[in-house]
Amino acid sequence: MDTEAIKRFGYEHGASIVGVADVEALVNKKVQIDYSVLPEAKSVISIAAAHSSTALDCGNIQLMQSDTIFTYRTADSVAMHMARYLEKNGYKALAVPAFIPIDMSPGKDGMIGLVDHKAIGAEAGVGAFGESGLLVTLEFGPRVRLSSVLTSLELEPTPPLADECCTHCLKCVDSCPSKALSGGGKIDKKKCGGEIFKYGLRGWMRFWKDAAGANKEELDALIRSRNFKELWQNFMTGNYYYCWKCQSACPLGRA
Ligand code: B12
Repeated sequence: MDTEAIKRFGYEHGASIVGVADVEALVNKKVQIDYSVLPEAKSVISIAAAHSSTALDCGNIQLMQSDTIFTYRTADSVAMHMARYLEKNGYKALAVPAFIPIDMSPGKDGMIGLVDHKAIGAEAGVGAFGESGLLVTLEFGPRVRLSSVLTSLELEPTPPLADECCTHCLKCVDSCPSKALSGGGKIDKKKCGGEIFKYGLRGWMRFWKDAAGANKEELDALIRSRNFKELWQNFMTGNYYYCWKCQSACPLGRA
């Protein structure tokens, strides 16, 4: 089984871009990967699933969330199918989630993935880092969700892109509603999280803090509030993002 077969398998299962990075190169570049889950890993396959740019442009939060759910599912589904395909052919393989579940233990707190999907994607030539700090692809700009497969199979790597994709127009930086971006990949995570997670874990914590000291009428108002209903819906769908501006502002690879 070679890199071409792996790429073909990925495309047949819904991937938009597939690349391969060599573990030795990733270690040399100090890319964040927890190898304890597969110490015999030789290659890491990077999978990108593309968003619909029309959906991310439409301004409707529910449609953007729905597109994000589909895109994450696709990235995860390709990785899961690929891991099983590799196992069937006699190799160890682990699909790493694109999104959640993620380690919530102190120090990680849901902010450090088992692997850094962006840096793997850059090493595998799927795209290159942009001013937004996102992995920018030629085909879809930064409007991709990434997953990765660790495998014991030694594969020919697909090299990093020779040129950067980002044109440094800084539309991503200018579009950020919380002023979390300052260019050069720098991000104020607190400011960004305040916008994208307002009805995620932060909203859930706010609810409990407010509920703790509330009397019956206040509690009644709290559970009828928008915050509570948005939280409920987000628990049902599994997606709690409320901003995609740095992805949609990018002029690259638009439909
Ligand atoms: C925690 C997290 C966040 C946090 C913190 C983000 C951050 N930059 O640290 C918050 C909540 C702020 C966040 C926001 C968003 N996120 Co987020 N997030 C993650 C998550 C779950 C873990 C990141 C992680 O482990 N980082 C580990 C540390 C080591 O890496 P880092 O600090 O991100 O950056 C390192 C390298 O990437 C590298 N690097 C970064 N920039 C540059 C630039 C250059 C030039 C170079 C050489 C290197 C370099 O150096 C850094 C230090 O080692 C990943 C999924 C995953 N497992 O990778 C998604 C992920 C990064 N998020 C993603 C997305 C799309 C978003 C949002 C658009 C929200 C949304 N609506 O979906 C915003 C974008 C904000 C932005 N412009 O960066 C996508 C990115 C896809 C892409 N095209 O790049 C990911 C990969 C999820 C996925 N599976 O697709 N996210």
